[in-house]
Amino acid sequence: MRGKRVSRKGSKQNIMAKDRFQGHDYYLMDELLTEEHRLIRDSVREWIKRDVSPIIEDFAQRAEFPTQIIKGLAEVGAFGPYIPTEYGGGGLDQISYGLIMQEVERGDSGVRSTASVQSSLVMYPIYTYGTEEQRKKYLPKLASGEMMGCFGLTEPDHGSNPSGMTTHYTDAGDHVILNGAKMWISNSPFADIAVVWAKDENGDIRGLVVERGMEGFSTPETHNKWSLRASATGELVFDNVKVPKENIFPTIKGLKGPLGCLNSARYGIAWGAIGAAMDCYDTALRYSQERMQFGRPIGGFQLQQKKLAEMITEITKAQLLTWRLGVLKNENRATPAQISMAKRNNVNMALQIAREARQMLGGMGITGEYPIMRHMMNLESVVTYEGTHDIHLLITGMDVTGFNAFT
Ligand code: TGC
Ligand code: FAD
Repeated sequence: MRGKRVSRKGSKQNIMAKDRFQGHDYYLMDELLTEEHRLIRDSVREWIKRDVSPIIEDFAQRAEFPTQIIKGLAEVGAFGPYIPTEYGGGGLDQISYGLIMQEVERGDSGVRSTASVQSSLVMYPIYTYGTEEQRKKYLPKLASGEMMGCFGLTEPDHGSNPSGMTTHYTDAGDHVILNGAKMWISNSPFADIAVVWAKDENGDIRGLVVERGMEGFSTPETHNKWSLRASATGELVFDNVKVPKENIFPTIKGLKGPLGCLNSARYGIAWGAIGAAMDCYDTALRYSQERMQFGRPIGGFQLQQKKLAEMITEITKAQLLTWRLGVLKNENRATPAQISMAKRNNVNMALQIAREARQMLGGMGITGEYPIMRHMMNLESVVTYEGTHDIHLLITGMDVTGFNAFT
């Protein structure tokens, strides 16, 4: 177990039991995976048990990101799993990427956030939209964790509607002058670089890489979060920052630039949410078999069985949906609306399971001795970022009706 408490005698003791997580595979989904997929999944699971579970509750309680796990995240291949190996990535397929996100989020959504941002919101745009020089300069260091990145799209007045952004730059010869501010940026307080979306002088949305140390660039941390406490969140403030023109992505223009990155990150979150849901279900199932009330395990009561039966049903449906999405993504056939459906369904599924699982543990469910309350609070961010629950519903609504409810 992962935290420490002060005992009655006043001494600190380790209160969290060993991470006893077992995966759940009710429909024999493993048969749909290759041997390589299973090996990747199992090795990330082992690493989470060994290096993340023992410390994560403590870091979440202290509202701190455990920077010491960055090296391990890189070593298990969580940074750029699908980026080609010539740039330091893993050269893996999309299902491998999904399984890595599932296992990392089984540990903690905040840790998965760090990996999602690095892979899909920083490495993906540099690889997809960047010049060869930009790829060579940044990707190998991002893959090894030597360099960390963040992604600036959201602004104080433009969250769900990023096209209204006011961050902008003006031409100044061999460089541009960047002004504006981004908020709610994962990893910003410690990131070495930021992929920033800003308007050029024509009002077109463009992407550029801003480096820590550039004059006028600061990254104040956001405090007092009750959610995603083991992830560092902050702002990006640009006060006349001189950015060399060679840091601008050369051709991508418009909202499809950042939204293209979000497709990849939202896909990873759809898998990640299954991990959080499995951890809550697994914890509640074991508790229901061990906790005695009225002379028998609470798992023998029909009301508790209903909760568990519904949880495993929803997890299984999400696994099937997401595996199929992975196949489509491998074939380059997954549409943004299909990705929205999976992100929305799976995160909501995980949040509902976390709430039910927490109740099943009674008073113990609110403590840090079990991971459920942390998952539940984390998922309140996951259901909001990368497009809120309602925004994804409207994307599905637009896709099936042909009517745009946003404008
Ligand atoms: P709209 O007019 O519909 O589209 C503008 C242009 O973009 C294209 N497009 C897409 N392209 C690629 N992928 C997608 N998913 C796309 N969706 C739209 C579209 O075809 C069009 O292209 P073109 O060539 O015609 O210009 O745009 P809109 O302004 O009406 O907005 C649509 C809306 C609301 C769906 C979109 O803006 C949206 O998704 N809003 C939610 C914002 C969001 O998700 N923000 C996430 C910020 S990053 C974050 O949260 C990171 S958390 C990280 C972590 O810790 O894990
Ligand atoms: P708003 O857009 O103000 O929405 C408020 C409410 O109104 C929501 O319920 C929304 O669904 C609803 N709403 C909005 N428009 C409509 C509509 N048309 N119809 C119906 N309902 C609507 N952003 C980044 O760029 N990079 C990051 O790394 C990043 N990390 C984040 C980390 C955390 C912990 C959090 C909480 C957020 C992060 N975000 C990041 C920002 C995140 O993407 C936004 O919070 C999210 O997109 C919603 O924007 P908003 O908070 O401004 O809410």
